[in-house]
Amino acid sequence: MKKILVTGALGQIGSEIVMSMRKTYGEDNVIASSRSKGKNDVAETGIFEIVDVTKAQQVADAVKKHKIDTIIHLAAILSATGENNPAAAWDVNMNGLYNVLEVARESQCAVCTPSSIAVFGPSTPKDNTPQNTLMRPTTMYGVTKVAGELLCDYYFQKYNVDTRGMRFPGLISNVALPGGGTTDYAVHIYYEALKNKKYTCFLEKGTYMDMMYMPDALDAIVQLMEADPSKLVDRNAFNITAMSFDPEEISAEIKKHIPAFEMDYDVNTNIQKIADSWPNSLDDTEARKQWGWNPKYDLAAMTKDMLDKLSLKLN
Ligand code: NAD
Ligand code: AKB
Repeated sequence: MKKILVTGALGQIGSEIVMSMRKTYGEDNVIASSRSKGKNDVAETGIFEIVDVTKAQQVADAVKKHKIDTIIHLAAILSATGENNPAAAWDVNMNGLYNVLEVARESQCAVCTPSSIAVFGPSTPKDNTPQNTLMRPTTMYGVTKVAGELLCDYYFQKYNVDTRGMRFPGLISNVALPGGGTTDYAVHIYYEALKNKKYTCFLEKGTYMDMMYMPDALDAIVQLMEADPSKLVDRNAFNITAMSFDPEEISAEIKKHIPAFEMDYDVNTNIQKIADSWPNSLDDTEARKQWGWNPKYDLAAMTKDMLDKLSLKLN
């Protein structure tokens, strides 16, 4: 990776990966982009372009202008937002990806597109979910993510575009808020614990999902994109995980640091239905074998770091 374009760069992942990659690859070698320019360090401290991924010409112009060799494609509509507006989820997630892949084919760029645990559905085995298994998702987000994995495979097989991607679980972070997903409760809970010592959870107790702390997610993107291609049997559909917990377990971990913290429940049945259709825990053996995936943070280490960082931010 020498000249990198990040789409959807003002979101939860983009807000952190752009700053981190600028340190590694050089300030002028990481171009942030989104469909509009928001107030954000990413847009204000380095090169920024307006790129709406549903507009192929805007993607092509940015790639040409900056002689891009790698696209980190993060522009997307996530699960909960996608269920409220399935047409927008289809448009951004499918047409946006198609535009990025076409430009990558023409300009010979590598492409990283994160997939998600949302590719799985109610008929998928729920525990230690294998990488290759039944995938019949019941959300529009999940449908676009499965189709996206296949489309990326297709561009590699047919056109030799260097496409790579991992199935992220819920990501927990303290820089940008999450963008409308089913796993967002596991971020909000830390903010509310510090602000109000109280959180009302929109998922039921016993709802287990895979999760990961953002520093591990950033490492995953760089590690996979820098991996030796000859070792990659799979390319666009790597299961990766760092931990699996339910609301009770994250709440108990927070209570160790904030004894007065209390959580109650007001379940959102629409979001609960999505969570119930996803695995309890993934098997990420192939990522470990093929490119050395090895997360650093478990629930205890993440909770300590989240509370330390957020205390500084919120004070
Ligand atoms: P996010 O919602 O925080 O950010 C996505 C960004 O894309 C937003 O800033 C949004 O404004 C932008 N965007 C939307 N439509 C656009 C368009 N037409 N053109 C350009 N930009 C547009 O999402 P994220 O959490 O940063 O996720 C990035 C990628 O990682 C997505 O593909 C997502 O599916 C995947 N992922 C994320 C998680 C997670 O927990 N955050 C988990 C699994 C997979
Ligand atoms: C969401 O909940 O939609 C995302 C994801 C797991 O893809 N966090």
